[in-house]
Amino acid sequence: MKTRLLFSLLLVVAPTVHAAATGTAPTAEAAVKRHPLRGVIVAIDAEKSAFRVKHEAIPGVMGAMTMQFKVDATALKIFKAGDPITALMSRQGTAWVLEEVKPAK
Ligand SMILES: [Cu+2]
Repeated sequence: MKTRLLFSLLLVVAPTVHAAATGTAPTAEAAVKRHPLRGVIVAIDAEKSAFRVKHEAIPGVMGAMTMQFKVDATALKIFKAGDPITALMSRQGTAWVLEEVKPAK
């Protein structure tokens, strides 16, 4: 009689122990804030995969200045110094990054 009671108790408790949290944590990618940027490529540093860009002010982020941005291999191939561009800029780790780099009119 006593064993039977213990077995019944186990059946009730076991499923609740098995419950797990399945909420998805925000990824680093989702946390990155991107800002529209407009500027002119001053120089290209292929070794660092970077453009030096003289950019217009980005409200709430930074004033107009010339600075270095990491870009992808495609952008490195397509653009040259002197090209006016628009892009999305963001801080990723320790680097400033430009994505969706396009020729500006
Ligand atoms: Cu800047």
